[in-house]
Amino acid sequence: MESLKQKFAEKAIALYQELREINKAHGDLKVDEVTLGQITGGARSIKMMLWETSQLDAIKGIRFRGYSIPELKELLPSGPQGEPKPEGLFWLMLTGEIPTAAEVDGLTADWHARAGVPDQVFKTLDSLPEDTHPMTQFTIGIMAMQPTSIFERRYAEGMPKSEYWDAVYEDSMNLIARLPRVAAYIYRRAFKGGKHIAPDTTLDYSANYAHMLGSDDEDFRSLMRLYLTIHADHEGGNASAHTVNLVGSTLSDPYLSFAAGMNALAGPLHGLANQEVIKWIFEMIEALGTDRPTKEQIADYVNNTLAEGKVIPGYGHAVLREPDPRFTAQRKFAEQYIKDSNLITTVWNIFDVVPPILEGLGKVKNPWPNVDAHSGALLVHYGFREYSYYTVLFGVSRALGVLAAGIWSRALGMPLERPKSVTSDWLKAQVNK
Ligand code: AMX
Repeated sequence: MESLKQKFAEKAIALYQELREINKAHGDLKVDEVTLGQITGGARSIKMMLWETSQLDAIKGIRFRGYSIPELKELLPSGPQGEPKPEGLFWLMLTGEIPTAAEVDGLTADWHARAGVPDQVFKTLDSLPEDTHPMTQFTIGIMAMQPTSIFERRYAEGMPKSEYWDAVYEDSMNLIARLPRVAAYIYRRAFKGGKHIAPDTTLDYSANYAHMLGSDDEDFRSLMRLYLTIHADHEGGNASAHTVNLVGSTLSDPYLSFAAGMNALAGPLHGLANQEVIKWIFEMIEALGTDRPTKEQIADYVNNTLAEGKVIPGYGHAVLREPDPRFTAQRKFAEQYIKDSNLITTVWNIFDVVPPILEGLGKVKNPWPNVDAHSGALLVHYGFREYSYYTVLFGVSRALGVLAAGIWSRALGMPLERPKSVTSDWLKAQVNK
């Protein structure tokens, strides 16, 4: 059986050649224009980055190598209850091909073999105050693994540019393999009195992570397979992915670039929204004094939140203009696996109530739920109520997409990223021309 690395190398060499020729013949072809409003508006929609692993459509949502989430659920090798294994998605993102079950099992075994975490990492985490936010612990844990970077060592030894991708591949595979252990360590340290659970190498990536967190429930394993698959990648322009790409383009190794991206994911407008959603719902339940608020009560609470000048977490998106298919996939999971949960019913009632209210504000471009509107309620259902941890779960998943994309970037010889900035004087001069 051809290894993932061999398969990737064949695809990457072919695409590298093809892109060189396209660039030579059509490098001056205009593919976009930039408006003043985009410069002052967060660079929305400006096409400026190559990202092989996935592409986002405003209406249809995310496509991983052309496949939608329902298609992935159908096609990727799955766990016993039919949820796709994220190992398969990683294979797909690197090769463009749906792997066989044997190939996915081989990747699971490879990651188990690479999963040893240096003791120093645990010592570093243990030196932090226990109430340090889990995302801060996560980036520190990733940074504590950096001294093991193969890319850094080989670069210092004079590795030629043609080998960069190989070293980045090795670092990325090691990092992905180790992340669940580090992430579970943070959870057990922060919330379970430091009673850690050893990995079980008979399990797949998701089930083993669930196991180390403290659950061997078959339904929760399935949720983790789905969760780690759907959060993996959302094209290159989102804040965490773009950060990893930017930092990686300086030839900082995957530990450095991934940690940088996780600091972006930790912001409340991005990945931290998954914590903010459930916090907001818990506060609403507390304020209203009921576990199952009516739609009218929810509408009042939403209006109060807006009146206080805050956003409704889990709603809106910089690119999407329809309900996020990642929200829909989680809703379908809940419909299949969970019967009559007040919290999940509340999430669905919020979905009925919020969009018309946001639309009524007349400024929100997308009133629909994003991925974060649903995930917390599922986690609470399976006993994981410690919402300050939720973004770490997101981060473990996001590693798959951004690190796969990083391997592609080095294989395609992508240069240092360096877009242009301008001053307000320059902008005014354009207006007054
Ligand atoms: N609640 C209240 N107001 C909102 C809103 C929401 N959920 N979403 C957008 N708006 C407001 C904006 O704050 C902005 O107001 P302003 O002009 O007074 O500053 C206005 O509507 C226009 O914003 P936009 O163009 O529709 O959105 P954007 O591209 O600037 O921002 C996002 C996108 C996600 C940051 C925004 O929708 C938001 O803050 N949502 C809540 C936080 C959230 O769920 N983030 C997670 C996103 C998914 C992810 O990365 N994990």
